[in-house]
Amino acid sequence: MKRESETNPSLPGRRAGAASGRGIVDLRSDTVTKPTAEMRQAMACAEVGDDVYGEDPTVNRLEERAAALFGREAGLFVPSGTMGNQIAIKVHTQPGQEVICEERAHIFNFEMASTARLSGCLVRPVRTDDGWLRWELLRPALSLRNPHRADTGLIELENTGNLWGGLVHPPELAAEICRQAHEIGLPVHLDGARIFNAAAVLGRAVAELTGGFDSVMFCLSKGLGAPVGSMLVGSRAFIGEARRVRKALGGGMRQVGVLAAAGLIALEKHPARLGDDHANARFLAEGLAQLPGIELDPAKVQTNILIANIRGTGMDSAEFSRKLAEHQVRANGVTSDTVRFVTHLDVDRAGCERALAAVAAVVLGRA
Ligand code: TLP
Repeated sequence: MKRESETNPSLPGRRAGAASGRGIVDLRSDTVTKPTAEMRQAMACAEVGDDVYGEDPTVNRLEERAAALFGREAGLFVPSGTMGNQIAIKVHTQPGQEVICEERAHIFNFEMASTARLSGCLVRPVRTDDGWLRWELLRPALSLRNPHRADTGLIELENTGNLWGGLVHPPELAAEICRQAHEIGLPVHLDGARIFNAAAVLGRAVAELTGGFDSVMFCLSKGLGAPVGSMLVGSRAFIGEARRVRKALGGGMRQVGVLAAAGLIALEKHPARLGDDHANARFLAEGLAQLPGIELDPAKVQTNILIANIRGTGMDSAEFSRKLAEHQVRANGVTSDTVRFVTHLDVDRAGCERALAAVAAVVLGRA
């Protein structure tokens, strides 16, 4: 009989990731990765303490390391990217204000209206043609001391842009937005769930790309491959308040060094391998673009996310995903016409080849 470590790639005794030879190729998201053997080892041995008292040495190390990497005074470990963004919004705003973001932003589309629920603020989305929010586009949406309108309390940017297919936001546009916003006393928060992917493409340090923002959230549990967790970084005062809001939301996590240990490995080791995910996504895009009924421009695939229009196949995205799943390949619809594929630590080139063969079988009617 096989030992479990021989069949489960994430257990010690087996190489991490790349479970592509057989089994399911899961391209639904980079959130699906399993902890590597090295992470599990570190988790098992992690030194822990009660983090609500600030006594978990592994969490403290992770928070200090994150702050240092982003050139900030302090960091905070949070359970999810959503909680990180929503804590930041709560700290920066007052009830009755508006938060401005791009129309496809995660905070607007996928955070369960939490900005309204938790901060009592309205999200005001701004439409762009290309996913690149610019100061000129933002400025008309701002409201400051208008007798008929709620005040703007915060501007929020996302990099990379998830629903824009992992689009990198140019650093000079972000820097200009931060500079102009600060001149009129407005804070700017970055949803940098995948900021390390942007940094890998641009060949620049995350501190350099995010220096102008008042606060940054980034995820350990996406491209970096940790099982759970995100980080907030900012000034000591911001993080002090964020820690209180996290507790108020029920996010005080006690002996959570077991998770921070995996996060530290994600942070130290995995930014360097994100180029592999980007190359795999481009490979997938080039193959998909040649299939009948599938539309996408491979040249626009910059990072680990691609969104293909499948309208020409005669299927909607629900049917497309269902048929793909019959071939052991998973990808989710974004709209009824579009499907998202995301590469990550647990999918290698062979997995992408299998995914392409499966899509070919589905669109050529060999399902
Ligand atoms: N994104 C998830 C889904 O919620 C769509 C995914 O599969 O991509 N910001 C951005 C830009 C994100 O893409 C996500 C997650 C979050 C924040 C929230 O992170 P979690 O899932 O940890 O709350």
